[in-house]
Amino acid sequence: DLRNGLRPLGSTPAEFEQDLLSNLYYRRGTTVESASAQDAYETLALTVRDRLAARRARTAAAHYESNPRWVYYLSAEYLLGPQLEQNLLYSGTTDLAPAALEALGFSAEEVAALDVEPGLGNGGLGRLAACLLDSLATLDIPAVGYGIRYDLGIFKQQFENGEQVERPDDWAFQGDPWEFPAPDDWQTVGFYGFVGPEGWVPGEIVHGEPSHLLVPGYGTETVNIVRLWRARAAPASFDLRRFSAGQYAEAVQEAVKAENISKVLYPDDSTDMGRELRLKQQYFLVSCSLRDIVRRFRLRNADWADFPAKTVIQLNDTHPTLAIPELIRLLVDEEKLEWEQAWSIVRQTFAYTCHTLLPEALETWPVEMLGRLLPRHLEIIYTINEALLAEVRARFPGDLDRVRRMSLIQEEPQRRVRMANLAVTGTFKVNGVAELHSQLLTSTTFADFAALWPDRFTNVTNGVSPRRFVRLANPGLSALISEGLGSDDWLRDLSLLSNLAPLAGDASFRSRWRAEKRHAKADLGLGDPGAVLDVMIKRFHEYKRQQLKLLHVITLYQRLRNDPARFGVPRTVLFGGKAAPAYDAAKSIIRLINAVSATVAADPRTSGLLRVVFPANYNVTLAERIIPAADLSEQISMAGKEASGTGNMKLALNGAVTIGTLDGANVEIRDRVGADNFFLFGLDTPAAAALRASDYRPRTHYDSDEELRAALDAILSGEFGGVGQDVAHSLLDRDEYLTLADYRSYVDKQDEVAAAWQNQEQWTRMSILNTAGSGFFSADRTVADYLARIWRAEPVRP
Ligand code: 26M
Repeated sequence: DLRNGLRPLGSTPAEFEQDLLSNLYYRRGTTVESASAQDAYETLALTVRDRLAARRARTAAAHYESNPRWVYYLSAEYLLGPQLEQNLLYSGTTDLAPAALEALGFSAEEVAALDVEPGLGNGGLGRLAACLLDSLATLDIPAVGYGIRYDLGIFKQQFENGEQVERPDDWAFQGDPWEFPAPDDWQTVGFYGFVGPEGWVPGEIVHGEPSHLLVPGYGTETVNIVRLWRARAAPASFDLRRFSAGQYAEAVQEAVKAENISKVLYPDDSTDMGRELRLKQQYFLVSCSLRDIVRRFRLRNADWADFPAKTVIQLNDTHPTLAIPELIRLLVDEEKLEWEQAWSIVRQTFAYTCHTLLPEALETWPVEMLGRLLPRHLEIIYTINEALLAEVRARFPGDLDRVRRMSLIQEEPQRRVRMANLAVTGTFKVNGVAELHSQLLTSTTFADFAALWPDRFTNVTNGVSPRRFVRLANPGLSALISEGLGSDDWLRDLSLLSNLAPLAGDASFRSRWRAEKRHAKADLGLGDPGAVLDVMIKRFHEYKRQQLKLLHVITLYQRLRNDPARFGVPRTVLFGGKAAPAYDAAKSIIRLINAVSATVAADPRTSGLLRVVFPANYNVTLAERIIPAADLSEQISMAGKEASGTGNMKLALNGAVTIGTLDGANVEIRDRVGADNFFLFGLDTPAAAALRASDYRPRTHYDSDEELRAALDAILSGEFGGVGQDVAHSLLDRDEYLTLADYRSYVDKQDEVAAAWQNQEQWTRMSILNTAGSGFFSADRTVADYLARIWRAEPVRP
C-alpha cells in the first residue's frame, strides 16, 4: 500500500522549518538570500498545503475503497475567503509558521497580508456554498463542490467623491499557491449548432480545464475538494491561416471568445441580467461538472440503475439548472437509455435550493436564445413540459390558468424558459433557506407546485462556519468561550454554546467578555469603548433598507444639534457592502451615506458622539475583522423579502445584539436567543404584504412625523453635499420597501437600544446570551439537516 509509504510530514518546529526551506529551494526555485516576501508567502502556502495534501491522498483512497454515495454541490459562486489562516489552523501549523518565517527573515504579519481571497461570489449565496463545503468535510461526508474559476472575481470597490467605482479583481495575477491544476481532466463543451438525425451537432467547442482547492475538515482527517472549471480554447480555434497572413487579432478572435466564458463573475446578485454569456457560463459549469461526475461514477460502478443511489446533486439556486436537461441528454443521446428511465434517474438525483423571494430574481431565459445556444436542451425542456402539463391537467381538469402559471414556458410578453419551474419539476426535493422563507415559498412563489407535489418541499435553515467566523475571526473571544466551557469541543458541536448561558450571570466573566469585544474594536481602529459599534454589512439592495439606517443616522445628527437630550449614547455606525454596478438606486444610497459621513465628520459638535464609517470593498477578509467588533447587528429588511440572511448569524455568534424585523432567519435567531435579547421592530410579513397591496401613501408618514420630515428635508435641501435627492424622492413617491412606514418603529426601538447600552452589565448579559443562543446556526447543523432530509449520505473516515 503506497499510501503507507508516504513520508509523514513533521509537526515539530525544526521539521516545519526544514520543509519550508526545501520548498523555497526546490519548488519556488529561489534561495534564502534572495527570497522576497512573495517568495516567503508562496513557500509557506506550499508547506501548509503539503500537509493537507497528505490528508487528501488518504481521503481519496478511503473514498475509492468504500464506493460511497456522493454529495455533489453545483454552484456558480464560492466565496471561500482567505485561505492561509484557515489552512494553518486546519493543518495544526498555526504556531509553527511565525518562527519558520522569522528564520527566512520575514514577519508573519507581512506574509499573511499577501494572502489574497478568491472573490468568486457576490454575497450570501456564494458564502453559504463555502460554509457548506467546510461542514461537509468536517462531518466526513464524501462530497465535491463544482464551480467556475473566474479570472476576475467580484469587482474591487473604490469610492471617488463618495461614489462607488468598480475595478477589476485580478485575484490570481501572481498565481494561486492553493490551487492544484488538473489539465489532464479536461472536458469538451458544445454550443450552438443544430439537432440532426444523429443528434446534436454543436457549432462551437470549448474546453473546460479544472483545478481544485483543498477543503479540509476541522478536527478530522478528511480533506475534500472544490473543483473549478476554466474555459480554454480548443486548439483548433487558433486560425493559423489568418495568423500567417498577418491578421493577428482575427487569428485569435475565436480563442478569445471561448476563454471569455470564465473571464468574469457577473456582479449582480438579484436581477436576471439575461445575457447570453451568462447562459454560456451556466451551461459550461453544468456540462463540465456532469461529465466529471459520470466519469467518477464509472470508476467504481457499471450500471446506470445504480446512479441515483450513488449520487445526489444539489443545485445552488437555478444557476446550474441546465444540469437537468443535460443529464437527460447524456443518458438518452449518448448512453442510449429510454426517456422514461433517464427521466426517472434525473428525478431521483437532483435537489434544488431556492435563495430568494424577489420575483425579479427568478431566472428566465428567452426561448430564442436558449434554443440557439442549446437546441437539443430546448427540445428536452419542451418534452419535460409536455409531461408536466399533462400531469397538471389530469389533477386539475379545466384549470387553464394553473396550466399557464406552471408551464416551463412563459408566453407573454416574450417566450421565456422559467428556470425555477424547471428546477422544481426535475428534482426530488426543493428547499428554502429559513423557516419563514420555506413557508412563503410554498404559500406564494411555488404554491401551485406545492399543491401538486406537497412532499417535494422542505426547509433547511442556513448556517455559518464557526471555525471561520468565530475561531479564526475572533481568536480572543474563542479562547474565552473555550475557557468558559472547559474545552474547545464547541468548534465541532456548536450546540454546546448553550452552556455559556449561566456565565452571563457571572460578573467576572462578563467583564472579560466586555474586554474581548473592546479589543476587537481597537484592532479595527474603532477603539472608543464608550461608543456602540452599530454595524450594517451586506450587499446594497433597496429591500435590505440601508436607507432606513441612514435616515436614523440623520435623525441622530439632527437631535445632536437641536435636541441633545434625545440623542442617546455615542455611536459609531459602520456600513459595508457593494452595489451591483448597474443598480443606480443602490449606488445613490452609497453616495448619500458617504456624503452624510463627511458632513457628520466635519461638524465638531459630533466629536466623540457620532461617526459614520464606510470602509470600501467589503469582502470576507474585512468581514472577519468587523464582525468580532460589532455591538449591534442591523437586520432591517422589509419583512418577507430576505430569504434568510447569514450575516445575522455571524454577528449574533460573536455577541452582537440584533435590531431587526421578523424576516428570514431573524425569526429563528430571536426564538433562540430570547425576545428579551433582541430588538424587534416593524411590520411583519402579513402586515407588510397587506400595506403593499393597499393604496400605500408614503407621504402621510412624511406629513405626520416631524423627525422623519426633518431628515428627508435635510437631504432634499442639499445639506449633504447636494446629493441624495433621488433617494429621498424615491422614498416619498413610491417607497417600494416600506421604509417610511417602518421609520418610527425603528427609531423608537433604537432609543431602547441606547438606553440598554447605558447599562453595560445588562448589555454584556445580552451579548453573552446571543452567543449562547446561537449554536443552532452552525453550518454543521445545516449539513446534518441536508443529510437527514435530502442527501442521505454516510460519513467515510479516512
Ligand atoms: C443572477 C443572474 C445573473 C447574475 C447573477 C445572478 C445572481 C447571483 C447571485 C442572483 C442571485 C445571487 O445570489 C442571491 C443571494 O445571495 N441570495 C442570498 O442567499 C443567502 C444564502 O441562502 C441568503 O441568506 C440571503 O437571504 C439571500 O438574499
